[in-house]
Amino acid sequence: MNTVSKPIIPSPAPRSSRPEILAEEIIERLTYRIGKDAKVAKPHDWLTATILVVRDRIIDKWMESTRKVYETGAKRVYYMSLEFLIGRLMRDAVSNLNLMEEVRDALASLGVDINVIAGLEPDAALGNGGLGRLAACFMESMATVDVPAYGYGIRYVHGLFRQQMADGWQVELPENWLAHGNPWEFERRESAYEIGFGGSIEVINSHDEQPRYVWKPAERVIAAAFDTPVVGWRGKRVNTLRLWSAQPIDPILLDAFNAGDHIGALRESNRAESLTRVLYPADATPAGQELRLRQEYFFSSASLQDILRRHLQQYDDFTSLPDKVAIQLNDTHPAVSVAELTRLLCDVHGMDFEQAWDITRRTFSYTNHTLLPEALESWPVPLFERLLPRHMQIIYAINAKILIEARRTRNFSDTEIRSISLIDESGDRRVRMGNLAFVGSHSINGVSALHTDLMKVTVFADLHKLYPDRINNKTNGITPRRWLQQCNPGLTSLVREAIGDEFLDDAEKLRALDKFATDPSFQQKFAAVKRANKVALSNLVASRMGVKLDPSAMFDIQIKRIHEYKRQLLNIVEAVALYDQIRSHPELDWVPRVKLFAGKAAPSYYNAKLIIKLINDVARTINNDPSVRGLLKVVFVPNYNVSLAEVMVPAADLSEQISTAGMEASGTGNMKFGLNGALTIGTLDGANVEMRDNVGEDNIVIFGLQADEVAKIRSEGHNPRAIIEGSRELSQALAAISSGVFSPDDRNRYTGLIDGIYSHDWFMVAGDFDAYAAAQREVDQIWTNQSSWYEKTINNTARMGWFSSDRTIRQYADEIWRA
Ligand code: B1N
Repeated sequence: MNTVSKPIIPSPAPRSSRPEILAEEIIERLTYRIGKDAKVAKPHDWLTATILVVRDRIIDKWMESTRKVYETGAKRVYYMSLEFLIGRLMRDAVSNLNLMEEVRDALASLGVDINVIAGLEPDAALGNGGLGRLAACFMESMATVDVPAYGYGIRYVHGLFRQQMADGWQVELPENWLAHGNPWEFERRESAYEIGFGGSIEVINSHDEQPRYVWKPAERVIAAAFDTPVVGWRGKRVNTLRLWSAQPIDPILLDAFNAGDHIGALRESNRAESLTRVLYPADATPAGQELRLRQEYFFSSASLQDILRRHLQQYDDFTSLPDKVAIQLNDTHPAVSVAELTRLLCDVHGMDFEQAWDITRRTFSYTNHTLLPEALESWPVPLFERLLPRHMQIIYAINAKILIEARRTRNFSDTEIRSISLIDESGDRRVRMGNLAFVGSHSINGVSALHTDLMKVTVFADLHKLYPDRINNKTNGITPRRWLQQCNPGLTSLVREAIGDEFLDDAEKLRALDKFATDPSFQQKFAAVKRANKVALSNLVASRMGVKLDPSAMFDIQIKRIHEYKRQLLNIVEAVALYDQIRSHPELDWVPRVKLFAGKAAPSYYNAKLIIKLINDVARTINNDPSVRGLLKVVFVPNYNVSLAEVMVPAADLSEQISTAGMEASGTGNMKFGLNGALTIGTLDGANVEMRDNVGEDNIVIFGLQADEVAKIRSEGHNPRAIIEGSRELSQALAAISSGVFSPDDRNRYTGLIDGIYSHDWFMVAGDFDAYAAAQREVDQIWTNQSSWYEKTINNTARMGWFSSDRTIRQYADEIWRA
């Protein structure tokens, strides 16, 4: 007998993290991986070399985490999202590995400042706003609370556009985060899948009881995997973010090339690669072009093929899929997965439809992030049918099943049937992705208590009636590592001195700070940290924009996507009214304020872009008016992104969370500010409601119409003109804007925008103005008593721990994934 025994391959010895060793390795990477002599290395080379060294410390843990799941047979969670707004990774990784001092010292010994190179890392913006950032916070928390998880998304070559200002208008420039390569990612050539589009369906054994359907796509591309490790707090677990890149099957058509058609030879290749070239810059705004549906299907199919391959390899059959796999759909962007999984199980793996459908439903769960009707995805049936003919058949089959059940066993009326149907028949026929995700999932969750309640009585009222146990709430959260420890080291040290280290592992332990809220010496230290953060922001604003800010003024900040429902317009109109007041009453004790704004507008969203221009026009006028005596400044900081948020959030005194009630599903910026010791001025919308419950109503300034009142006013008829005429401040401010006081170069620039407030005021800018202005004066009052101000803001830091995404993820794991 000739037995070949497998050699035992030893694992490499764990890496030492002493600064001398780190420094040696950095030089080694610089020399042999980057090919640079330390004497001529550029800051970017140092950054790459450092990342490569840090990455090695992650890899050991990464392999260990993967191995453990195979050994224990633990359930895997897959978070499918078209967006991951991860930002910079180096500081996050180093800090979570607890290596900050070592890496800093190693670099210092080489004459390199860690802060300088950290600032060169591109801000990975593979997302638009809150939804994408939530996915990134969840990835970090899943690693932290030890959930074996994969994130699946798209490796866009160009993330969210860079925003530049040209004469106060937003201009979009391409973003190029991969320009210097990406040392964090690993290309997995072995994990590549074919993805089809179009074509026809062949029926095999059409006379059988169970005919087989084989989709013959007309077009095919390859999905190639790129993996990025995601390190949890204290390096406990390392999970994988797997992003797909589209590649052609034939990189070049040689026949065409040889025949002299050099461009045509690359046509297919270009077409394939264009699929994953850019992120759609739409946030809660419609993005409905064919390329978007292609992106959605491309990444859904690649991810599901990958999941099924991994499952089959370990468990041999698919009946155990729902016990070993939980797939969370981040909004409806991956909802076509419901049809794709059913298709793969039936057509590729030979399962019958009923069983495939049962497994599908038990495997998926769906998170809804918006109720805005214009943001609810639907696709024209002809487009869907042309691109995904087999999926269209499956959707009709699912629809028939559901509608028959509703009609026969539940006696649903015609109206109810119309509303639960997967096909919207009201205009041109469209596939409703929300309904598809709903019926294909065993759990459907909203992202705040209010939002979840509203889901049950608005978009999903009838589906909720059919499946009353499926809708549940999972209030959003944020990772306290990035949004406290890393972005606010000053506050983190202060808190540690006061209450010890426990809060680092359990954010709810911040509660122990409560008793320091009224302690004058703690208040002073808290104020000093805030001031230092404001100085840092002032320096950034001075160097980027040449505007000088006074750090002793109140920093009043609204940063988020520009959207009418978020009401940056309400904020700037109030600033105009305040400007009038300051000039008419110079004798009063005005609280000095700096109003800071930042955020991007969807390129096709005209009013949002106009609001940016208005803020800049108002800023120019106020900031140059000597009669304001520096009591009010307005600044729009360009190119808002994760890195800018990390500087602005810790520097805020006042956080603006002023959406029209019922319209912001949750918000997560609200949580970041509260945690970093800002006072919130806000409506009872989204997670603001739960923030009030947690911090107590004395520690937050709530104003304005509530969601049910907004709904009532809208249905019974709103008379904004009467409201405006009844408010002197408001009518003067609107008249000034509308008549061109801030736009002397184009006096009619804002006439249409302001007319919208007069004629319908859909977003209740007029409806809420007086309440908002009064709330702002209440904020001024609190500010004049600094001890009371810091008592409230310390209470905010102390009581925001519940909004840690660790809590959110534990709830998903316990109540939805059962992982
Ligand atoms: O998701 C966040 C919430 O905190 C916000 O309130 C909510 O507005 C945001 C289409 C969206 N909802 N819908 C989107 C993003 C991109 C896109 O193409 C819709 N984003 C939200 C996290 O729950």
